[in-house]
Amino acid sequence: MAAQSGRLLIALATYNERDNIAPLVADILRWAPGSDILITDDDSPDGTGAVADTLAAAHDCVRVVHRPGKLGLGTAYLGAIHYALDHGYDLLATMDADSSHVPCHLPALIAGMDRHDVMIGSRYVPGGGVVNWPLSRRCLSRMTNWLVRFQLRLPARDTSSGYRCYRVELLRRVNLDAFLSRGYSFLQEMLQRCVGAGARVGETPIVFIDRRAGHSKAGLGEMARSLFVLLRLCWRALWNRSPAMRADTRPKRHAA
Ligand SMILES: Nc1nc2c(ncn2[C@@H]2O[C@H](COP(=O)(O)OP(=O)(O)OP(=O)(O)O)[C@@H](O)[C@H]2O)c(=O)[nH]1
Ligand SMILES: [Mg+2]
Repeated sequence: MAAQSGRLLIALATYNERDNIAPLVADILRWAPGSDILITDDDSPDGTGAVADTLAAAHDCVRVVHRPGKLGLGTAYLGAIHYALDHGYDLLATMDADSSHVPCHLPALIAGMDRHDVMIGSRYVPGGGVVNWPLSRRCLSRMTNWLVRFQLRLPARDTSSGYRCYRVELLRRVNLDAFLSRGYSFLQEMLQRCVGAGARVGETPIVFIDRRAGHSKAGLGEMARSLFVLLRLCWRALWNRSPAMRADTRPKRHAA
């Protein structure tokens, strides 16, 4: 896969994913042979960082970045983007490291990069879905997606999915210093900035499986912070003040 599509880096952000990270890396190596894996761990109290170091010692293609404390999913992915730019990768994929994002979807995600600059593993296109989520979580995700999709004019049904692939060349045109988001809203803001930079966005169905081990980091505080940033982005978009929004961002759907 890597030989066909260029050099692929798969970025994983971890906070307390000790029991999830090793099976995930093994699965990624099966479904995306030839790719490199970058794990960004924020000094997880459960020792995920040490497990990641063991994986890096066992596999040349695995690298670990240790950060001194919990600095947010968004900043972890920003760090991975800089890493991909600095190390000459062609494609950058991101995945949750909690077993929700199953690596069997990687080949379709990467194949879609033939025609797109950003591919999203989407729960909300035909064939996609969510397993084991309570109704409240489903409703919250659907509502946030609906609001953000229309307010930010994003050409995708699943704007909050972190299962993605980006063309690294496109990322050079995104202003990485201007992000408001530190946490989960990074995903929508990133998509908005990619669209502003002219990205062709595609989606491929994924089935999202709720985590089997560990705990969610998307607590009330984190959700509130992300919602606040999303409202700021929507406000900016409404008044068309953000440079990213001055580009033509009319929703255009590209089939995967
Ligand atoms: N390095 C780092 N990783 C994080 C941070 N917050 C979340 N993550 C990781 O980001 C991924 C997504 O986080 P989750 O807690 O699964 O959030 P979620 O998927 O929105 O919520 P649940 O699926 O309900 O748990 C997981 O791999 C987390 O370990 C953080 O502050 N730093
Ligand atoms: Mg999760």
